[in-house]
Amino acid sequence: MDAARVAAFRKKLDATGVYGPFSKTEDPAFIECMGHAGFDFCIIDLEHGPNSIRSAQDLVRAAELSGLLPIVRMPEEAHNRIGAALDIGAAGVQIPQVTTAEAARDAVRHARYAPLGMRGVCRYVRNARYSATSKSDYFTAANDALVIVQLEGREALDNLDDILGVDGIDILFIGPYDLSQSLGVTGQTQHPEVVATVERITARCRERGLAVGTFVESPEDARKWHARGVRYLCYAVDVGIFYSACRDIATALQG
Ligand code: 3PY
Ligand code: MG
Repeated sequence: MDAARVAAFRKKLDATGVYGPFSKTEDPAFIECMGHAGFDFCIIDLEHGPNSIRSAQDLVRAAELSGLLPIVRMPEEAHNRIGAALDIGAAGVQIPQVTTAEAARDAVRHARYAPLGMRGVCRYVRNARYSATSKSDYFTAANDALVIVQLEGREALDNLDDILGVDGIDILFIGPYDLSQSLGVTGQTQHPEVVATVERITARCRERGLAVGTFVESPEDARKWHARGVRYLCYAVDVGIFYSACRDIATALQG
């Protein structure tokens, strides 16, 4: 994890907003393409798709080489693996399906060393350059990793204010797909009730001064949420972007 890059990311997050796709392949070439294209970050997904901590490590390397901030999304209920994702060099972790303040506190606890948390301690890992980084530098810098919690269901909505009161959360991400399912309109991310709920959570986060993120699938959607104050804009998924490009070309050639 590059401290200067994390600092620049935090600054841009507050100032103008940051953009980056999810990655659901194990191939670092997709990550490199995102970086060369000019995105700010990528989310290496361990919740959905084939990736593991092992494959994610090479994807983190590709992100660093191509100028992207690597965030790792954890599998559901795998708080004890948060430290492993940070060990391989993730600059941030994104925790799905956080429903209570207790779960949010637990995520922070697993992501930070004392006194901020109780992350398992080891410096013989990539993020500490396998012990080449001095102990004091490593344990200080490591505590600056981003903690991003996902709210995406009714229970989380009921507990919203308690969750927003948890110290150590850097970004609150709203997952419109899981939220749509929880509201009884599975997959309808543009359904008025889903949109109104995302707006409500966004407004509440902004009142509390917390950065907010969501998932978008078109530039229009990105602009719409940006105008409402969303600053961490997760733009689609590598395989979906590649599929759309393939479909447009195939249609143009055959149409
Ligand atoms: C969701 O929409 O549920 C996500 O987790 C991100 O797409
Ligand atoms: Mg989700």
